[in-house]
Parts: sequence; C-alpha cells; structure tokens
Amino acid sequence: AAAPANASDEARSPDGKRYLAQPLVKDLYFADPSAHVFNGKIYIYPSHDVDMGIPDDDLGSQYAMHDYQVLSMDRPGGPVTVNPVALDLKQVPWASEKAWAPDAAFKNGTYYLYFPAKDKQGVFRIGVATSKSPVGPFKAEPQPIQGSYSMDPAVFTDDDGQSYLYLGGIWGGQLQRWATGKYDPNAGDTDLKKDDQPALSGKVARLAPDMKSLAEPLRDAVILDEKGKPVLGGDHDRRFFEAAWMFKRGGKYYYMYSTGDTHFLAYAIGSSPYGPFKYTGRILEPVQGWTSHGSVFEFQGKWYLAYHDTQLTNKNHLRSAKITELTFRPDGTIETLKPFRD
Ligand code: FUB
Repeated sequence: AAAPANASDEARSPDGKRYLAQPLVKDLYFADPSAHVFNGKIYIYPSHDVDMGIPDDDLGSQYAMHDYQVLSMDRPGGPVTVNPVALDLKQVPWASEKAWAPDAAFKNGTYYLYFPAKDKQGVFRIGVATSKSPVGPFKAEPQPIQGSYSMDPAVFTDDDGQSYLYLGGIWGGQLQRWATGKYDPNAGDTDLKKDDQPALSGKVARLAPDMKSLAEPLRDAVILDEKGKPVLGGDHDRRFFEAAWMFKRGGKYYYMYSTGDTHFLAYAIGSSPYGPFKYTGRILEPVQGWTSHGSVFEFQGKWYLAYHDTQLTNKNHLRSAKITELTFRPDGTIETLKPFRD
C-alpha cells in the first residue's frame, strides 16, 4: 500500500509506534548488551545473535549463538566499531553450544570476558577468558569456573576493588535444576512450580583475586517486597527470571534483572552487593521481542541504559542493541523508560 502523504521515514514498530532509540548496529544482530567504560571509551559486550533456523521454544533453543564480538564507541551516539570475533565457542575446550549473554571486567592490566555456554553434557556453566585488549581476542580457560552454573554472568567491582559475580536464569537458563545445590535434570524446564513460596533467586559470589575462580560458594541474591518478605514465585511481575546486572550509585547497590515472561527490566536496591535487595520498580517497560536484558553505565556524569529489542527483524532471536539515557530522581529511584515514543 502507498504510504500516507505525511508519513515519516522514521522506523515504526509493527503496530505503528516510534522506537525510543535506534539500533547501534544495523547489519549484524547483537543482544544482551553489557556496557563498560574502560579508559574513557565505551565497550559493549553483547551476545552475537544468529539465525540457525531453530523454531522458538520455552527453553530458548532459537538462541543458538556461537561467538562474541565487542562493540566500541567514543561516546553515546557516536560511531560504533564492530570489532572482530573476540571468542568463538570452538576455542573453548569444555563448551558445546549456546554462547549466551556475556560480561567483562578489567583488573591488574587484564580484561576478563565472562560467558555462559552449555558443557558437553548440556549443563550451563560460566567460563572466563582473558585478553590484554578490551576487544579481544580472548583466550578461554580450559575449564569453566568451578562451582558456577546457569547463565547470564555479570561482574561488578566495588569501590574497594572487590569483584562479585552474579548469575542465573530460570526456564532455559536451568537455575531451577540447582534448587537443591546439585544439578537435577528432572527438576523441570520452567521454575519451582511453587507460586506461594519464595521465588528462586539469582546468585552472587565474591570472585577470588585471580578473577577466574569463586572465593566462596554462590549465595542467593534475595529480592524482598515492600513488607520485607521474599518476592514469591507466583509474582511474575517482580520475581527474578534472568539478566542480573549490578551497579552502585550514591552508596546504594542497584540490582537490575529481567522478569522474563512478563518482560520487564526491574530493579531492587540494597546496602550490600550481596543484598537483600528491596524491589523498587521498573527501569524499562516491555520491548518488542520476548527477551529483555540490559546494563546501566555512567559516562561523563550521565547515566545510560543499554538494552535490546527486535526492531530490525521482529524475530525473538535476532535482536539489536540500543542505548538511551536514564534519569534518576533525587531520592535515587529511576524514571521508568518506555521503549516507544507513542
Ligand atoms: O541471549 C540469550 C538469552 O536471552 C540471554 O542469556 C537471556 O538473558 C535472554 O536475553
């Protein structure tokens, strides 16, 4: 059909809405953007989405990614460099498939890439790889991080230099299979199926000084409701699903996460990197596409959210990373973003 005379050539969603932000990259697909500022420059560690022709299912079989590329830019809105492949699962001795959402950290002159993948037995683990450059190439350790499991690693380094690893995701992320501390393949494909009990928590542990091992066993990053009680499994609008991200602002620890099947990026605030975290609100309303996953970073005194949607493809597994500014209120709460302008 001919476009109406006053139609703008601005991209619109399938139901005619204008997007809040535009894709950072338009000829490749990048999702789950973990943003960091290293040496005054912005580096984004995303998943590299590919189409393997796998139909959508609740386990995320369609997310069949196999390598990582780092995006870099001098400033939000500036030209984006898509750097060469930083790590391919073929170079990871223990891994078999599913290079899902990664993160990165810098310490002692070394850049660390943290990535989830399924091992040869089909169990998600977290791997670590190192480089002298923020964009790689990274060399993977021969074994996954001992004691790690599930997916969506995020590393936060506190003001005292201590780093913490956050991880976990239910459904295809397998967290429900670790509820007893041991892997139980019969524990199901979704959650605990106990809606009136505390929800499964994402996990957190201090990293050892080598940044390649846990200094302690993983513990629960508990999210509390307004009464100080753990958010329940049936509270799908607020309970943890996947995509943990930690940042600190004004002495407060902000735990951001995705609520998965209700598609919010939510946040909870604590006074320690371990939590507990009090549910505070939403950072981002549902984007186009099933998954929502992001990171928050500060650049030259302003705060930004990196996130993704399916603007370019309308396919759940072919996503585009975006950046938009974030506004904090004087009390430290965050103005909820809508991913569309109208
Ligand atoms: O990209 C694959 C998976 O989709 C991620 O690990 C989840 O957080 C979701 O975004």
